[in-house]
Amino acid sequence: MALFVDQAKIEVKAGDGGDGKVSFHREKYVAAGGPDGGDGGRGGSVVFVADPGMHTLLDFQYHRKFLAENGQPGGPSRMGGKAGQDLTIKVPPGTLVKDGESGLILADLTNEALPQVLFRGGRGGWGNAHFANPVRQAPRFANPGQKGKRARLVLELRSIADVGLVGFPNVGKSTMLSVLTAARPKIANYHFTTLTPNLGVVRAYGDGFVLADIPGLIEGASEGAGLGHTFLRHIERTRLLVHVVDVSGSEGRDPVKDVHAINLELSRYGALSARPQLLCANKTDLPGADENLLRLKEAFPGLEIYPACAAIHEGLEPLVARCAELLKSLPPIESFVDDLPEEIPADPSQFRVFRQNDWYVVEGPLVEGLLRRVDLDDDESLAYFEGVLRRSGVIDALRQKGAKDGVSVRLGEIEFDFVD
Ligand SMILES: Nc1nc2c(ncn2[C@@H]2O[C@H](COP(=O)(O)OP(=O)(O)OP(=O)(O)O)[C@@H](O)[C@H]2O)c(=O)[nH]1
Ligand SMILES: [Mg+2]
Repeated sequence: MALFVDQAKIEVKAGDGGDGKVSFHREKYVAAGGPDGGDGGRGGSVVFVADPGMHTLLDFQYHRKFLAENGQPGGPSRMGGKAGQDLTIKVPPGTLVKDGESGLILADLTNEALPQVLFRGGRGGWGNAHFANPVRQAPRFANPGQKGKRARLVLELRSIADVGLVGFPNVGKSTMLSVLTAARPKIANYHFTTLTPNLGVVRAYGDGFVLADIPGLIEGASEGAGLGHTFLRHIERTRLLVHVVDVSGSEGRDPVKDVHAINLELSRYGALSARPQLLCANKTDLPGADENLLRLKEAFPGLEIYPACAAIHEGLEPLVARCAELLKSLPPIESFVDDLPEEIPADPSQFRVFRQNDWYVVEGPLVEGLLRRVDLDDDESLAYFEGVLRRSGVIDALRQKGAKDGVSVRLGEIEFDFVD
């Protein structure tokens, strides 16, 4: 039995940038040569791509960690480090990539989606050759490579189809898919035969349309009963629903109640209640069907009802024709995110500034990065450090918090007097 997998948790990390090199040109008989440390290579990025050959997230149950390659450090003689290879993660079309912590949607890999670079590799650090200028002729520092971002992600697969078949178990949804498309789902006379959604293409009309058969719903599905949530998620992106009901009530059920019950679940789930719906009254060959059909028509005057006997492919033509007609005017399948940011910022809160007694304290990833990359015993290095503080907005933030000339600032283990 195939596992129903439509969610996976993974961890990715973009490659670190290679460190810049500190090196000085050396040649026989040439004394102090100029700085010639090369830059580190860029780290590999994490890229997601939709692969039409994939249908589940099963692979991610076993493979959860994905690391892009690191960039190589710079070498002497201005030799640049090699860039790290990008890491491409293939997912089935219809996969949403969400941030594991915030739940924010980072990417939506629809069928047509282009590869999406989610986390760029860290930049390579500058070698000391880069820092030389007429005043500073022999910089003895270089940048370390920028660290590649590490993130926990949630992958969520939502099937993409034009039409979704919904209804109680055993009403004949899979049978319909099998007679209308080339798909060969399992069909059997018991509940929950279908455990994972099946997709098929109905080719009869124009370009055809994609039909999705999902496992049967039960009362409470919208609250998660019988994995209902999971299945409803799959039809969230359909443009039209075909609601299948056993019109004969062959299992001792009442089709009128059944239609009410399924529609209640759809409306409880939210987005699906407004989805256009056609009702397919299936199993017209069984006793009681004619009478119940009349009751259905009376109970749901606003619904278009199509009697059918899917098992022998009877009555489906008008239903399919109507689907094709409606689809022409229905809006395309919605995309969850239209405008994705070009690049997700490495970290929105790089630092924060606060007062602690007589001190102003600066904290955050920016500070940690800075402390790693400067040599505090080196004046030039310190000047560089000050430049970074200014450019990254730390100085402004200190000023905003009321820091005046001469107040004490603490930044990791560094303490200094604020000079405005
Ligand atoms: N008499 C009759 N039986 C039908 C008809 N259509 C389907 N069936 C039978 O109903 C049973 C259930 O059919 P499925 O297509 O597996 O039903 P389903 O809705 O996909 O069921 P789940 O996957 O459990 O939700 C099978 O034994 C089918 O042969 C029909 O028009 N008439
Ligand atoms: Mg089925």
